Amino acid sequence: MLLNPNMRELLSERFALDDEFAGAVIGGLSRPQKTLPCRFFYDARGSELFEEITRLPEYYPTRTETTILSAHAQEMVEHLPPAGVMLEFGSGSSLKTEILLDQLAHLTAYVMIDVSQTALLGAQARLARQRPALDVRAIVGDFSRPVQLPEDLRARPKMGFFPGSTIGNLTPSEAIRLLRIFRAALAPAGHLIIGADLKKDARRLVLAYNDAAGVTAAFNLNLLARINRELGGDFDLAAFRHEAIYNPRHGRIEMHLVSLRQQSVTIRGQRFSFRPGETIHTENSYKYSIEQFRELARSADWLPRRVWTDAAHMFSVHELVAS
Ligand code: SAH
Ligand code: AVI
Repeated sequence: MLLNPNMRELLSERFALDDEFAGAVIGGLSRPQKTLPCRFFYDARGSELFEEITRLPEYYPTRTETTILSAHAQEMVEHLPPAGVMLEFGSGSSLKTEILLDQLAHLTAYVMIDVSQTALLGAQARLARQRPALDVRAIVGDFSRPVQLPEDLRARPKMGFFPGSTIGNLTPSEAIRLLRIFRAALAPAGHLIIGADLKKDARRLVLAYNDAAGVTAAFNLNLLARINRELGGDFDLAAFRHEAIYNPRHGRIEMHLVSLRQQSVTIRGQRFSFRPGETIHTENSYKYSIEQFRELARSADWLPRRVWTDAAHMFSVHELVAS
């Protein structure tokens, strides 16, 4: 859906999203290992909490990737002509985008896709104020569905931007599928700049997802609050605690919500029981070595070209071109 003031369109999209949310929650909580898809973290409150996470001392990915982008922005965008389009997936606040846009003074169009309507509205308002000559289009939607670009932009040269290591929130097979979808969206001459968090000491990783101020815990628990708000659920938030662990076999951080007691929860007339200690798996955050990530890209028929990293090798930014 293109964001516009047509309320009827907004409302029908809202109902479609509600049904999808309800289906995903009821399906996920019915499994032996209860699970909830992490894309539902990002309602208005969740998007706000994510922005708070990006400023935490323990959460190194945002400031590290920002440093890498600032050092190499010119090289990252040098192939994109002024008539080109920058297309960003999971754009959130679009703050990192500005680093690239600063090198693209004559660029005419920027398209951002995100499930969070509030994040898109905030970014759109700021960019409109700061860059009035830039045509900014916001698409509220799931980037893992085939992306339909606005008709007038389809034939233009395109560059994709997917920062934040959001790719790490998908399993490797889902990530390959997503990279193929991006390839189709950016065709014929695909070019993608994508951020991926690097493998590192597990203690450092666990701290980044267990911050002392409890913001990541609030972000995780907000998913239950969202189910209560939007689906009339009756989760007792005080009866669950946040947990983030490193799973070395899969090379991923896993976030869970742990039930503190025997309890049951009712959502849309369906009852779900929890044993003490039973968890809802809410997020994976895969960490890749540079070579592992390049191999993943090759599996999706992308050709990995340049890669940029920081001095401490905490985070990587890859340039992929359609092979
Ligand atoms: N790119 C920003 C934000 C990363 S947070 C940064 O690097 O800081 C992840 C963003 O992706 C959020 O804004 C979230 O709303 C969005 N998102 C997560 N899953 C999505 C999906 N399936 N489709 C579209 N957007 C998604
Ligand atoms: C958006 N995504 C890459 C973040 C991550 O690090 O996996 C989401 C997040 N979850 C907890 N903290 C941040």
